[in-house]
Amino acid sequence: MNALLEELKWRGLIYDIVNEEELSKRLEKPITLYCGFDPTADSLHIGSLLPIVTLMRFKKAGHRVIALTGGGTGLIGDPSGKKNERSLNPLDTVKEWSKLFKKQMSKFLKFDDKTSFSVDNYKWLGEMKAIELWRDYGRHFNINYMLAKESVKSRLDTGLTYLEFSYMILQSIDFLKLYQDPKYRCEMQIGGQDQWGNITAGMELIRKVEGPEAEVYGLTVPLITKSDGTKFGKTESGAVWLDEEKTSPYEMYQFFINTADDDVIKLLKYFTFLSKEEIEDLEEKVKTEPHLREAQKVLAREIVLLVHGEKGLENALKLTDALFSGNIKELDVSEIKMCFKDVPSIEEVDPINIIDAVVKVGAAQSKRQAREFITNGAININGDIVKDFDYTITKEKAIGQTFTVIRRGKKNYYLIKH
Ligand code: 629
Repeated sequence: MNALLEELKWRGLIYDIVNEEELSKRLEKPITLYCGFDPTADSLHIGSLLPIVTLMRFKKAGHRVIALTGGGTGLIGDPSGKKNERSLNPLDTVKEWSKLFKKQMSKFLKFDDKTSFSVDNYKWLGEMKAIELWRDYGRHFNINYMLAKESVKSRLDTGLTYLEFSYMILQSIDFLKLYQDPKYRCEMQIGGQDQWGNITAGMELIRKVEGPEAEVYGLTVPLITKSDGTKFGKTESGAVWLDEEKTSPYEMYQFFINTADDDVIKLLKYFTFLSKEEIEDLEEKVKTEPHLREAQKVLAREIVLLVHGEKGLENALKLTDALFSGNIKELDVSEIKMCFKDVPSIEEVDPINIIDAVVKVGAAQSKRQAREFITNGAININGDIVKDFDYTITKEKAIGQTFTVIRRGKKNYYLIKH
């Protein structure tokens, strides 16, 4: 079997594949493949990273990759994998988001217009005439065929508009256009598990237009699942975004550090470029010394490095270390804000006594309990243990005159904003 295909298999990255044997032969020579991303938000998220990293693997193996931003399809909304109709975003917003997507993806794929390309389907879909859509393309789509697709079938009862129903035709046109364009000669499309229907519809269209001998390929990567059944990619504060303004390197690091032992090897295979030997070594460590969480540390480090670079990783490690050791004095206001985004917090304008503050912020249930904690040395204010019942928390003493960090015990943090 082709070495790349073999590796993808070992990594568990192949959920569905068309014509594996043919593809294996075809991959012995450079092929052009693409994956599409609809700008439905102002940033890509961790779910988009798997197909991106997969494109990177193809690129590394000597193939040519295209990342398509759906400036056109993003105006319609793909029903695949969605239970409900999506809200329609204004044209200007989608255009703006398309730009942001392209910028984010260029970090990973370094578009050089030789081995790596960025395209936007608004270029051809945006100017397409309705009559052309129906006469040139619509005529190749059999309604029975469309109804049999999971993305359509699963929505017939709950409701599917004509707009969403027609989405697969648009994505199919993209594949055809990229196949026909001599600049690309794109023969393959990849995507997540939910994209299978759209990918195969595109292959079908190419064969109808170009003739049955046209060889095209499709591959989907699995939807990332967690061993505990909860949804992958969500934290208390929402999705894990690739934009550092929306999810800081520190938060992303924390997200992956908290991966369960049962999931960590799978994620290392999916997202990192570590070798089989390195990953098997970590797999052994999960079994023999799980408490060291070596595999989680490597996973978090590799992904933060990939997404945020050296600087981001450095910052994430610094904050993680500060929080672990309780050494928060080295942190500045913006770092405090980042670290304690999700901890219980209150706002205080006036000076407040330590006992009152400990109760108000939720670190103790009563004043009596607060006094107990303080006496035992369990209460730490801005990095120092405070045992004085009369201690007053003020804006002046706050970090950057903005935040007072209260810690109870080893790792319960609370925040006062002044
Ligand atoms: C035009 C648009 C194309 C090819 C693809 C597309 C986008 C596709 C889609 N993809 C999801 C998205 O954009 O909706 N119709 O949010 C998302 N994708 C990455 C993976 C996915 C998929 O960007 O394929 O499975 C998530 O992991 O849901 O010509």
